[in-house]
Amino acid sequence: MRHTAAHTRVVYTDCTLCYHSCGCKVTVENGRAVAVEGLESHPLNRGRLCPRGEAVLENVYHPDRILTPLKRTNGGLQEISWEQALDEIAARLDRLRREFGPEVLAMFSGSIGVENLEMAGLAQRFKAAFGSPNFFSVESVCYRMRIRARQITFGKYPTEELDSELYILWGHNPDASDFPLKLAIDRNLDRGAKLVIIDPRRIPLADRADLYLRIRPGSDAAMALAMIHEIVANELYDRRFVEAFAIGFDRLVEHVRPFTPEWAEEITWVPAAKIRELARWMARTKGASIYQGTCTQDQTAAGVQASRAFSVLQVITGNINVPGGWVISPRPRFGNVGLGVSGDPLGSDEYPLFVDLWGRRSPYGVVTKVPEAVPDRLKAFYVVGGNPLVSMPDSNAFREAFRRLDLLVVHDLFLTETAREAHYVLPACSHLEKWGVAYTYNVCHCLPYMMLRKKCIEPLGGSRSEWWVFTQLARRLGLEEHFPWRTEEEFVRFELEPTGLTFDELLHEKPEGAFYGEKRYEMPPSLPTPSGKIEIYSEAMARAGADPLPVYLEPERSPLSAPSELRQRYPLILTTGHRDYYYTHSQFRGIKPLQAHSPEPHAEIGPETAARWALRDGDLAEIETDRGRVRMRVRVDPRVAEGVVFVPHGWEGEQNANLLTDARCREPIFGYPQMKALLCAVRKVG
Ligand SMILES: Nc1nc2c(c(=O)[nH]1)N[C@H]1C(S)=C(S)[C@@H](COP(=O)(O)OP(=O)(O)OC[C@H]3O[C@@H](n4cnc5c(=O)[nH]c(N)nc54)[C@H](O)[C@@H]3O)O[C@H]1N2
Ligand SMILES: Nc1nc2c(c(=O)[nH]1)N[C@H]1C(S)=C(S)[C@@H](COP(=O)(O)OP(=O)(O)OC[C@H]3O[C@@H](n4cnc5c(=O)[nH]c(N)nc54)[C@H](O)[C@@H]3O)O[C@H]1N2
Ligand code: SF4
Ligand SMILES: [Mo]
Repeated sequence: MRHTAAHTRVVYTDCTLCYHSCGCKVTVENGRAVAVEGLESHPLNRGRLCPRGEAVLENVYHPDRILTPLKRTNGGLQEISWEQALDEIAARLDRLRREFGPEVLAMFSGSIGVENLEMAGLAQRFKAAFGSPNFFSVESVCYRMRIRARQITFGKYPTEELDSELYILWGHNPDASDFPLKLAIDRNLDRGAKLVIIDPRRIPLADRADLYLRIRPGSDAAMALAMIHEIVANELYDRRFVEAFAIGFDRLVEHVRPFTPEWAEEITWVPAAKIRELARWMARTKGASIYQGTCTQDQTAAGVQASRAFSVLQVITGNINVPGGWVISPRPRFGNVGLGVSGDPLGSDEYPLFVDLWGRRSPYGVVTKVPEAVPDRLKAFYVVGGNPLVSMPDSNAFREAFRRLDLLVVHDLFLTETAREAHYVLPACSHLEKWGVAYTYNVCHCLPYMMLRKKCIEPLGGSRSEWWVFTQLARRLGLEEHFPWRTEEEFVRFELEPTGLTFDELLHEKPEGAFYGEKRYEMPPSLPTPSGKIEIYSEAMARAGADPLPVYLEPERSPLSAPSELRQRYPLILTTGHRDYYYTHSQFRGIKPLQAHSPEPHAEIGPETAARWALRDGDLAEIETDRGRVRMRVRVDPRVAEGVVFVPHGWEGEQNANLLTDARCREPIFGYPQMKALLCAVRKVG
């Protein structure tokens, strides 16, 4: 912290407006944050902030922030005191616990939980202390699929480095979604790194790419298999690496024989020659890396298999633990906020591998199962830092389920669409108003970087942090022994304890943050898989009833697979949720400078598709699936693949993309929703 004028100080902290957690400097004058800039010394953003980060104070001081608890009554949402809100919520939870058992409580923590360790950790702790295994988060629609698929293969979770020799952006558009990677690509292209884009839209970076492949949504696993085929059939693989570190390669050789590039061309729309070219290129590059879209594969039918196929490609080309490839990096060990609980979360019977891998359990339930579980299995739903009514698939199913609940509590800064359905809304404070830990693991040479998130200003109005609310509720439910920390600072000290970096050190000596752990590229002698090796062939997959070697699975609803009646009714491919640079999911729609850049959503279609359906750029259109309809303007753009409709997510009301998606249309291994390749119809309105 640097003191300038008498009542002015500059606090080094992080931005949590998305999960990147860039470093920033907040100027505080007389207790009010007045300016924010990027922190030059932060290795991720190096002094820059994206437009959302620049607008953070407009969010923090936004006039629409909720500053008092609210209760739903016949006359709508009414302001009540914290005492009343906490007493009544605790009483209702207690009654449900006694009448039906504690597992009827479900917790939901949004994407802001990934970047807000305290929030997600405390939510998990609270439900476990209460006695429920049902914790849900965006992890069952986003990202955990890749972690699990890589753990299945490596026992560990190797990640892409920011600096690479060959960037293969596979369904990932850093211009919109990945500001730090965008900065890194700019730097590295200037020094000669190569770039490949695999995307059904010709994203801006494709103009600077060495190769652009326009793929059919949902068909990525087929292309990855054909690349493996090409590398294996032509003996282009890294024999030394494979022999030393992997098992199952011999079975892979047999397995991929039929998956020729010509076979894949039919499925993927990508010419066989281009698939060959990329495969060869990857095989001869050390420091090549597939940057898997952060949730793209996750939301396709073959997502787990595609993620496994990407792992296999990294392995057979010897691009594991080399600079620029995928690297197993050290992870900070935090104080264990989690708490054991008996019972399994919803979905673990149907999707066992999502919850349990070799006895290593993850705390997440399968969120697509929530609508059907209310009210028999779930009766109370507590949302902290999420907007599931807009962000989870099948908003109609979620809304109906929420209306069947005995209790819906939402802790948020704003009155979101989910909050408007709640029985109680609790005012949350922003990241500038509470203490926390920020860390990021894919910076320079895969070293994690850690920073203390500082409380820069006091909570606005009656807003309160997650630590405070859960502690208060725990007290009222006789669970105080599980929330022993007397202050939020004390809790963050506990989190930091095992890391070797203390609160005081990070506050006073290293306010800008510090690298954590040691850089090592050599392969460890043994990996924590049952065989101790990289498992190209996976017994764990076989035991869970899935193919032990990567396979392709056609999307459940596609022009090739769906019943003809459905295809006739919905002849176009629908992909949802490509990112908008100016918003994070459903957030920030009320911030004027951001609004000015992106005032409304657009469904993107190609010119031939537009002509065929008699649509012109700017026309208002209705997009329909068998689950529902949305209305938005179309943008006609030759950059997007013909026959595909791109609908952004995060917009509320009749523009909500998740009115189109289906909680029952799931990927078969982890139960993720298929949101990247569905079928739809488009027609002009008016
Ligand atoms: N500005 C902003 N940044 C964000 C977020 C945000 O809301 N706003 N959200 C954050 C979160 S939580 C996440 S998970 C990440 C998401 O990050 P990503 O999942 O990487 O999303 P995008 O960067 O939009 O890139 C997805 C690209 O995939 C393409 N695509 C669509 N379907 C397919 C397909 O089937 N196959 C292939 N190969 N490509 C396809 C789209 O055209 C799009 O260009 O972004 C994070 N960053
Ligand atoms: N169709 C479709 N749907 C998608 C996707 C897609 O690609 N297609 N992407 C999915 C993905 S990858 C993700 S990660 C999810 C995201 O899903 P969500 O996390 O549910 O979405 P957000 O709109 O970011 O909601 C975060 C909420 O947290 C609140 N908040 C912010 N900071 C704090 C805080 O400190 N404390 C508390 N208590 N609240 C806070 C914000 O005001 C906001 O309302 O959306 C998913 N939905
Ligand atoms: S990318 Fe933008 S919103 Fe995300 S942490 Fe960095 S500055 Fe904040
Ligand atoms: Mo996400």
